[in-house]
Amino acid sequence: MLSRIDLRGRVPSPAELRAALPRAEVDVDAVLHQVRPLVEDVRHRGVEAVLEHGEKFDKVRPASIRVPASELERALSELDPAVRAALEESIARARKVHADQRRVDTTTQVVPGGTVTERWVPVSRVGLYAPGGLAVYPSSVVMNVVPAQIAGVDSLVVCSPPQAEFDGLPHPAILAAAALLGVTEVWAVGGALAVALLAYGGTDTDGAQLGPVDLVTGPGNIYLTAAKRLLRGLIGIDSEAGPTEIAILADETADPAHVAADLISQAEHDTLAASVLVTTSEELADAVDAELDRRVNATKHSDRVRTALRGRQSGTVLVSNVDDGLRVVDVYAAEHLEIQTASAREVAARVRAAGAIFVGPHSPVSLGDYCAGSNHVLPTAGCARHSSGLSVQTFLRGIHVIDYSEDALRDVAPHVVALANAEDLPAHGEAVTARFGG
Ligand code: HSO
Ligand code: ZN
Repeated sequence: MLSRIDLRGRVPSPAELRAALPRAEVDVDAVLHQVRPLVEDVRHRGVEAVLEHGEKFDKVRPASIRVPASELERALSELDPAVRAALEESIARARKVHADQRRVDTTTQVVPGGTVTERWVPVSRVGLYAPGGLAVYPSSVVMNVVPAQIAGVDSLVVCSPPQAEFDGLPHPAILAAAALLGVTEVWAVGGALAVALLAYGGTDTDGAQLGPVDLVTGPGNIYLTAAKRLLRGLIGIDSEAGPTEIAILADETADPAHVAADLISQAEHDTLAASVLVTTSEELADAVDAELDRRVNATKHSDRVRTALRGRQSGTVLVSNVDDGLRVVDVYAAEHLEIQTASAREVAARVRAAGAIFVGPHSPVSLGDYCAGSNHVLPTAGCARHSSGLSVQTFLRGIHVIDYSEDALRDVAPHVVALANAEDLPAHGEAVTARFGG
């Protein structure tokens, strides 16, 4: 089922490896020309434009798009009790982990009378996007809302597309999750239109106001990603989320049934999802292939999974030893990386690039998707080489506060003047010397 790359006996350079490893190509630039006019139209005509274009995508035109509080309450009261209990557990664990990510302000005394404080201030207003359609994930509402709330964001709005089958409201599971988290502002708007409306703000048909936000987070399809790319700067964004990825570094000690089940679990998201096995054991690779054949036929979304596993973004990479395997997974920089080897903890400690690392036989990615306490909004497409997943830090800004006394300024003045003159910016130096009769 999985294609194979054999790197035993030769380890290519990182640049060669990057080219050789399987990876989906998602060309966001190619859809910018379709998204730009939508964004412009929302900028000028607000909710009217949202309703007009949204009807084409969502096949429904709600009378108004601000979701009434009564609908949030209703969705929560109608939520399956088992799902409610699971969401509560997921929220409690995520809150526990994210509470430890809070930052404390630090003041550094640089010289006597001269301090620099780093003050952490939450972003004021944030828009969180929850997709609809194929991907209705109340768990993603949890993963976006929890760190924002713990960061102390004052004002939080959730957007999710209107659904024809629910009378133009977002999916009830999304509404219930928002209600459970204490979110009160939800709007029924999807995709690129949602990002544009969040960025520019707007007025609903019944007069309700949507104030512009400072930051938009949350996953979505390529059109939503294009809108984030277009509006970045006016608003902050989290990463540009691409199709989900799982890489598993495994040796002969791994259980092929578990490896196969985990590869399938993320392939279930999307035909473009990537499942990559990096292994020192050809026997394991063969056994995983056999397990995949068996399990893929039996799983609910077998067509989607088969397409994802057979796609160019998925495959098995054979390596000579765990050290070489680590070089491969570091270059790949998977969104999710499982370590299923002997001494998994030690091997995991040596990983340099991954969105999240799942250690040993009892930490599958799907645990992290829902109930580990970790965040599941993670960098894809190799962005784990330079970025982290969503956290409390995403919703904070560090502001330097500079506070020098007269003496402390006088002492350092010659250095400021020397550097200002060296850069041919003498007025910079004069701003200092002016305070001392210069
Ligand atoms: N694995 C997805 C998150 C998710 N899984 C939501 C299930 N629901 C991206 O990390
Ligand atoms: Zn998942």
